[in-house]
Amino acid sequence: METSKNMSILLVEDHDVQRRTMARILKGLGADVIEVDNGRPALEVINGDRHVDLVICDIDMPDMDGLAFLRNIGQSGNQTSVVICSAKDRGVLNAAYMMAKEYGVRLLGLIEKPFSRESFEKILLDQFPMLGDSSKRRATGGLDFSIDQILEGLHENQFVPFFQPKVDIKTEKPVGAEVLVRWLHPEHGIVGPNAFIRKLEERCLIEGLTLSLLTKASRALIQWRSRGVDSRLAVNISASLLSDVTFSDRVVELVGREGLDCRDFVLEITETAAMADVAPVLENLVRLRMRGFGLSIDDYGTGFSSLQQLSRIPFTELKIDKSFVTDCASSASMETIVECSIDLAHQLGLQCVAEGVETREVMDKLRTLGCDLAQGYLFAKPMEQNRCLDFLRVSGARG
Ligand code: G
Ligand code: G
Ligand code: MN
Repeated sequence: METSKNMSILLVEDHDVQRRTMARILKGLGADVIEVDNGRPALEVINGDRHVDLVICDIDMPDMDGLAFLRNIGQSGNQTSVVICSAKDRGVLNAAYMMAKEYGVRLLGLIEKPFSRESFEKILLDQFPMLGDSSKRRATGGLDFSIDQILEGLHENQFVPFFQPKVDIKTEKPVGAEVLVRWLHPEHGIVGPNAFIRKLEERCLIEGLTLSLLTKASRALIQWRSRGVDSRLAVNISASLLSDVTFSDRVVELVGREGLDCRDFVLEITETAAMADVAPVLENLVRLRMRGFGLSIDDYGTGFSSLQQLSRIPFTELKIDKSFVTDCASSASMETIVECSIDLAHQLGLQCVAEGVETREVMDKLRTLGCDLAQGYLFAKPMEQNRCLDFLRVSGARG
């Protein structure tokens, strides 16, 4: 955020009194405010010459409502940050938030009415600069790599595993770590998976990266063990890799070659598209399971991670997507979804992992609900090999 000039905020609110009150608060915080009373003039401002740093937008407005306005900015690829502010009930607000996210709107958060000076301060003084360099944005950072650049990076061995601990919810001790790939780019620094995974998957080129990470992660585990720290590693496997029936053999062979046991690993299966041909996928997964790999259904509850998958694949772990976990201590519907997912996992004999645990409140809620493992910024962000070793050592990984 620039400090030399005022932040410019577009306020989209049809209720005159509320809009004036908000404008006064925002100006008091040092922002320039442009006021409009529905989506149509707001779009004109957004598409005009004036620079806008942030949009604060009501949902229910006459003429063009907030939903249509958000759709318009999302579809046009406009990346101005948006905060939704509304008096609607939490369910409607959450649904509007999800909808806007799906349209590609860059969302900073929700403000529920009645609002206070504090609710805005939180966004402006804390959330805005923080999200300005959040790991997700740093991940892609607006970078758009060509497939050739990505392959060149692979060739130059620039991809490394980062590790994020998973902790036992009862003891709060780490029991494993998820391997999350990072590109150590010579010019752009640390680049996250959003900038390259999808592109590799689409061209069926993800196997090289996955096997190279698995090798590097195996060597990290061996190094940790030589320092007296044990862990189990979770590796992400794109479902697209499983269409080739020989994939499982290569994975088993690799792990053996590195001198490790398949039981040292959990494979987190992530699906980005419906599987066309299920038989080879099942063959691979049953073989991997027979060899001793744990199998986790990743991002459960989103996309194609469905009940159908649970019914036919021999999973050992269910990972509840962070979009449900984040709000499970403050939203009744999210809590219900998390609770039912935990019960479902347990009744199917699976371990349950909650990802995206950022607060004590969420952790306490998960403990009450009987969840087994937690992963999230509350404990640690994804970190490089040696820092993760320090973390595991200090917090007493179970050996
Ligand atoms: O921290 P984060 O930005 O690391 O990861 C973003 C997404 O990228 C996660 O949902 C994760 O599943 C995916 N991801 C991270 N590493 C890998 C990988 O090695 N292979 C695949 N297929 N996906 C990965
Ligand atoms: O593969 P999967 O979707 O499970 O990968 C986990 C993703 O979630 C990674 O992008 C990781 O960086 C991210 N992540 C891990 N912990 C947290 C957290 O506490 N909050 C948020 N917002 N993201 C997290
Ligand atoms: Mn994962």
